[in-house]
Amino acid sequence: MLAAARLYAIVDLGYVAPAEIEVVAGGLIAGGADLIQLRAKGHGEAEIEGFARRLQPLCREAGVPFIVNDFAEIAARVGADGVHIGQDDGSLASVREIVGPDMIVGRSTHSPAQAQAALEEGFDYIGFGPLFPTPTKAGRPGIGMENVRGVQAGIGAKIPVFCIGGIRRDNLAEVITAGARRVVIVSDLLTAPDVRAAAAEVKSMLAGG
Ligand code: TZP
Ligand code: MG
Repeated sequence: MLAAARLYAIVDLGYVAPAEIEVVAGGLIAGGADLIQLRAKGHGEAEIEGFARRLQPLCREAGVPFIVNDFAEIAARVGADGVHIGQDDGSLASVREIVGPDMIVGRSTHSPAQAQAALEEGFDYIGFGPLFPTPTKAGRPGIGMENVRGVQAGIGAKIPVFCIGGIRRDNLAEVITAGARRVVIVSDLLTAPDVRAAAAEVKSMLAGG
């Protein structure tokens, strides 16, 4: 399922009220999101575990892998399909000690060298970006699109590479032209008046249709 995934959507509590997480996840899935991540920066661990316990069965029922951002222990406890970690969140081995051999483990990367290192370490997929500055991850410079094609061709031949950061429906065509095959989109989907329709539009663009 990971190998075929094109649109990685995130239920980000920076955009979604706690009471709305199921309806938003449902809309993303109905629109064709291939992976769902829970991201809840600034919320406490008990609260995040509660959010995860609400989303996990919904994603399982839909057959969409459910990934927890940052917290391997929570991913393991709630029976998530995966966990996503950043550059400063330790080694793959340290995460595998918590989640075991079978869970999907993804890594954020911000350069071709980090992407190559994540591949060599054995991560199941990478995020590559932020391509553009984004309010969802304020304070980080965009890395631009010049390395997208090379990383997609090299690393992307071995593990899925999801371009991320400031990607919107109105610049997605450029990102695809720059070589991207798979994307993570957060704010453009979550702030759309119709989340399902927005996700479906992205899926259609990624499919070349
Ligand atoms: N990591 C790199 S950029 C980013 C994350 C989590 C946020 C992407 O969000 P958006 O709103 O699609 O720019
Ligand atoms: Mg992180």
